[in-house]
Amino acid sequence: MKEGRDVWWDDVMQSADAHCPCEPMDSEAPLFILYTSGTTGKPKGILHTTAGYLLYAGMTFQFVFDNRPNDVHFCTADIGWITGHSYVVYGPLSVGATSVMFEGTPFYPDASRFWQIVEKYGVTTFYTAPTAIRALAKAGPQWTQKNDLSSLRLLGSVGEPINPEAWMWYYNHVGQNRAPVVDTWWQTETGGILISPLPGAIPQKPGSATLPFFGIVPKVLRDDGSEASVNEGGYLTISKPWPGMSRGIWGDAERFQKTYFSKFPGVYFTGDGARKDQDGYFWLMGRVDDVINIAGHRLGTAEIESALVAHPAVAEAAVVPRPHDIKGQSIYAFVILKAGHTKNHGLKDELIAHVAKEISAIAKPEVIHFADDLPKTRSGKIMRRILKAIAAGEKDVGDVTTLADPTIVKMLQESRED
Ligand code: 7RM
Repeated sequence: MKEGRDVWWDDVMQSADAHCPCEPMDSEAPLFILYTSGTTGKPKGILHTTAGYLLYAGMTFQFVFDNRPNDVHFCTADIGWITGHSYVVYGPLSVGATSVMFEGTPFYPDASRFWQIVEKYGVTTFYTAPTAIRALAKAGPQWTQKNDLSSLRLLGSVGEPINPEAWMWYYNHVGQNRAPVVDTWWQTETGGILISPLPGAIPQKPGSATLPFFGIVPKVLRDDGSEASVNEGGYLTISKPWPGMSRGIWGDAERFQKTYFSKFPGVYFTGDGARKDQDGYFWLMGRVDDVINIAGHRLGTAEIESALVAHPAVAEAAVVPRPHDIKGQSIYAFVILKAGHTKNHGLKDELIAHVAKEISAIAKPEVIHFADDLPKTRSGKIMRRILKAIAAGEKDVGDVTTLADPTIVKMLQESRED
């Protein structure tokens, strides 16, 4: 308690007015700074401003979740993640919607926790991450059958590519084949959703975030800045500004310019790889820094992981490159099995053959490491930088402070395969 700086709550409340008027702000006044999870390098303080961010969060919420007067929206994100900022707090509240806030894990007291909340509050629109969907799928569909989920009319996914298996599980068991799934692609830097279906209006394709939101102009570019052709993977960029875009990296204007606006001058570079199909639908392929290069063939982590998870024994997978004398890089795959499957050599061979069949022989993992868990941030993102260090046999895997559970690292180092 420091005189002049600190005051007692009870004292100030004595004289406080019951009415608190809104403070008018300049439209470009800073609203908040959110540090990105720092999966690579030093964290960046992403700055958002008052009017543009608020407008964009509110508007995308309204249209992507098709918000109606009696809706009850439940976004399971931690509010410390941009998803919680935009779709638990600012978006829903700015349009007067009802928003359920939850702090805890989907597995306590048991794996029906989300569905208990859905039943209790009559949740109509539900928004979560593929990592949670896969973990819930691993626990089994019986956990979705204990509660009344008939209020649900729309499901959303965010945070990473949702593989078609997880998409179907979500659609069948949570949405009961009735609720559309909106796979929403966006970033801390974008403030709100940029690529997503509009429910009921855009035909769905499991695994694709589909089409851009109003006013958003995404393009898939080649290294030389030319536009990639149909189904050719490239760099995802946005070529026109939008209201919710970040106004800078706090205290480092130069880094902002360098990170997002220098690879392709004049356009925003997302750092993600993507391809656009014959219908103009976008398929996200993971971060471009994570692309694996095998004898000159560039493979996205998302496609290999999706192929592994398509195998009936696999609950979750993460692939990273490992230095290889001849090919430059080879694939090291961390695989979590579903309950009832045993870790053995036969299954390893089967998984390797499965990837070869689904993608090509080039994409075959050299190593399959059966793991019990993966290093993830609190928002559920796999920290491939750490997995890469583990795969390479490094003792020091770097900064682990943003991990939800740092003990996983040692466990994986001890069970490493050579
Ligand atoms: C909202 C959020 C951003 C990164 C982004 C992508 C990945 C997010 C999707 C996705 C494929 C999606 N903000 N990402 N959503 N990839 N499909 N629907 O996650 O700043 O924390 O992360 O997340 O790589 O660049 S974030």
